[in-house]
Amino acid sequence: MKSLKTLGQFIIEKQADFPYAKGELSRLLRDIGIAAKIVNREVNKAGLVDILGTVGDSTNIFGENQKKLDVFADEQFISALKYGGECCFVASEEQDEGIELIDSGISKDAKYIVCIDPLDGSSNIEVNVSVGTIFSIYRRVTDVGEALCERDYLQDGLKQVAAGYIIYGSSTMLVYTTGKGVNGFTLDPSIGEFCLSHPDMKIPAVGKIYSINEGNYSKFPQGIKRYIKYCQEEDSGTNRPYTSRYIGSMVADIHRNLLLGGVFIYPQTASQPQGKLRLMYECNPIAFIIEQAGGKASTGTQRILEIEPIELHQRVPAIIGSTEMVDRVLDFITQS
Ligand code: P6P
Repeated sequence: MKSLKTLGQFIIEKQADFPYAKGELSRLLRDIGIAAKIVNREVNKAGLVDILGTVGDSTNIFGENQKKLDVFADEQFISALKYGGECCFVASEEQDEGIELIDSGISKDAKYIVCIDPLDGSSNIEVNVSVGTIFSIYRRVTDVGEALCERDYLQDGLKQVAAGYIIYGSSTMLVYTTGKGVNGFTLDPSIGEFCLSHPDMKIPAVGKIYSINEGNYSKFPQGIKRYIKYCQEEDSGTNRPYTSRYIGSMVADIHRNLLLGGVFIYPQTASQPQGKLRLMYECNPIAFIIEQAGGKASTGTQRILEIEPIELHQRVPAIIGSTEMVDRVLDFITQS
């Protein structure tokens, strides 16, 4: 037991890194961890329902109202943030507009803003592929008591105070950073706790994996097309051909590349000139984590974390992963 360190214990221990912290961020992170455990339970059950239940019934085999899982996840995280009392505003992939939580009374003095994708890749659930939650945390800019405004919830990624993801996979992990490195926690179902399993995570400077939906090849910019061909060339000196691995669930692709090294690319295409992935609750938090782990995150023309947001659901191109591999992609983009 002595080696076991739970997420809660770790958060409190690391709170000392922030001398002025009064525990609000710690409580906020713990609130997110609790909601993640509830979502994890339902995500795991979903497979069971698909096998035993008839999908589409108004109630599932457990006699509960069966909601679409991403709606369920959204409700769980918003509820945890609302009643946790540390979050004054939440922007969710599932909500057209951001939600002010100050009205709830509990959060009237709350200092934090959360941007979240409650269940990213949820279309993969029915085929039992890993999905994830991605979250990003900012401090509000306006003072408590003032009206919230765009300055509070459209901040550039460098202003994040914390970011993380939960991957609901063969095991469920929570990976997060507060700007002092990246740590990973694996859920131990026997005790219902996230336990430190991957301390001080670092992404290898170079790897052999490239992750991109090659089905869109014909729509890619020339530089990306040339990089894909580069990955496929024989060259033992640079460990090529690389391996193509693409799950279609950002958290799963990013998590694998964080552990093994690799580059994840979702570029702009003719039909999606800004790319597909959202800045505030997909690319910024993932970029913060990967940079904290020693990697790089670019749109192809600028550092993702430096983008000045203009709206909550804006999309940006993404080239994220091992520094040397991201730089190689940028070389091809520049040369094209
Ligand atoms: P495509 C999931 O829908 C998602 O938002 C990300 O998790 C994933 O990386 C991407 O879209 C996959 O998109 O177009 O390759 O299916």
